[in-house]
Amino acid sequence: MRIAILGAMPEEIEPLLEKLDDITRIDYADNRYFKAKYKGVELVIAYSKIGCAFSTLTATVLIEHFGCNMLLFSGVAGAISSELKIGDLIYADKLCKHDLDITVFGHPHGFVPEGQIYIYPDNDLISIAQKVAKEKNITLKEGTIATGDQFVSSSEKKEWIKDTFNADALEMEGYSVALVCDALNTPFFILRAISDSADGDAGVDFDTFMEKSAKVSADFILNMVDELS
Ligand code: OS5
Repeated sequence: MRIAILGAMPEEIEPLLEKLDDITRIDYADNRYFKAKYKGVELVIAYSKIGCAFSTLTATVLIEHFGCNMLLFSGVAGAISSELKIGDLIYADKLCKHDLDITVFGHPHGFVPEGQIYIYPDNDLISIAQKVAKEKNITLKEGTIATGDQFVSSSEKKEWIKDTFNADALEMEGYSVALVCDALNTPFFILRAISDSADGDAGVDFDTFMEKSAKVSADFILNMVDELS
């Protein structure tokens, strides 16, 4: 078993690297990859850089070049659901792409021919996450995560994404990672801790809370690796 752990920003993987010994850095395809062993499990850890293009590249490299056969994403997200507060953990039970728009041709938002509006993560990994949450007494929510190439900081935009996709949280990488993993038959799991509420205060909240929330997510992911080992 070789597990890929992916974040988008350095802050999203640093809490993981801090807990690992004997890390080997490998530079490939204009990015850095960190190999380590944790409780007998081989890990390849990377941050992709922000957005769908970079995360597509990094997820593909992790699977095709480094031979990872499972991918766990760890990071932060903006809340859409009013039930989600800063620091709360949510995993995707499905993901969509809110800025994909060829509606002028009669297609629904988020859809292109031969694609799918929603992509679904691996059920076994979801069960493992639920087990970890139960054992450690951690509140873990599930919901639809909407991805797009923009930092959302307006209540109007957020409401539109909620109404159009019934989404609970939003970010900038999950759907593209899901698409790569789905196409390459690689089980995947997308976890996010809330850093802001994607409204007018999002920029300030993100700067204030992103590091702490990124650690909440990374700690949970390491607990999942414990369980997988
Ligand atoms: O990866 C991006 C998506 N992440 C989730 C997220 C989110 N996505 C959309 N809308 C929201 N309201 C969201 N809340 C959380 C987080 C991340 C957002 S983009 C943040 C960019 C911050 C930044 N820009 N420059 N730096 C940091 C410094 C820097 C400079 C040079 C190199 C690297 C970093």
